[in-house]
Amino acid sequence: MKKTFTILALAFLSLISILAGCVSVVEVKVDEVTDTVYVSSSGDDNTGRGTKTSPVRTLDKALQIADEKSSVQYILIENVTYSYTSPTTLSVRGGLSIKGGYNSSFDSVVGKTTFRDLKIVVNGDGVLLENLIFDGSSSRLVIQSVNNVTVSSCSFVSNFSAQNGGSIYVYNSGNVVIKDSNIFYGRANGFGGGIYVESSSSIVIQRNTITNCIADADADNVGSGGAITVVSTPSITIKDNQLRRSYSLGSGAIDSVITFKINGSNPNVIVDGNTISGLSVSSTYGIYEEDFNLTGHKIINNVFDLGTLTSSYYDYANGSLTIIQLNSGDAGTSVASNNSSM
Ligand SMILES: [Ca+2]
Repeated sequence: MKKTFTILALAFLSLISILAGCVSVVEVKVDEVTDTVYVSSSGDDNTGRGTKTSPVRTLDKALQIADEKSSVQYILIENVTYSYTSPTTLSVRGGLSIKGGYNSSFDSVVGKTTFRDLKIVVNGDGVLLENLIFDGSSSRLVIQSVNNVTVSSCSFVSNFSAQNGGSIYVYNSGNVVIKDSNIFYGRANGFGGGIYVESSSSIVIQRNTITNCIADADADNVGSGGAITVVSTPSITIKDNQLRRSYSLGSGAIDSVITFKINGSNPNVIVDGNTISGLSVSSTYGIYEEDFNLTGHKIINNVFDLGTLTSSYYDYANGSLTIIQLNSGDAGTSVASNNSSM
């Protein structure tokens, strides 16, 4: 009786389909990806659909699904470690938020997802990266020619660049926020052992801990800014960061924790409330400004560890400055007050 009913029901449904002009088999779509793709260690890139109950295995596959489906806004990743067997680069399109650290049921964040030997390139506007760990010398983040990118609560460990920006490289981009993150042991053969920013605007680097980062790691005396280098970027705020034990390795380079190059006169360069230290064995400047015209820069409320720095501040026009000279405005900054030493 039941079987007969089922056959009758199917016949009825088929009739409805034909009457509706839909002669193909009606595909019942259950649990398809809409705005979120799930990535889990228990997932499968071949059979997984990317949903919570049928996740994919890798970020690679999730990004591929996102590229195919414009409705995807979020990629959520389980709190596990993904090790790439060879250095890999993945591109992130605009409009995606990639969030790691989820438990296996994706109902709470329990940590950060680790990627070993993975370089991520952001190549679209409006991207958020959160709770991710970039681990190893082939891991790195590149933000180039895009707007509205936020990096939040990520960690960068032992990254390396043969050029500039050991962990994070920002070029020709606007409204980039790097916050609440850690950078440990970043190395660059050029400028910016931790972070390198060039030809960009409205950049915020806030509440990060950047420790033991090295610029000019190849010691050819080209490169500086152990923690951060900023080039030709007139609007940047570096605020409330812990910048410790970072320096430039090359003995003839301008050894420094933060380097500004070709930054010119601009009131929108703000270095505020940071703790800045070098290494006790080196001759490191806290902030080095390679520019003759610094009028407008604000260097305020920073604490310099003069036990590990040759001088808090250096620029071409004024040379080395003490904390008192810096606070007195001798650096040519419009506001240089309340800096102190530890
Ligand atoms: Ca170098």
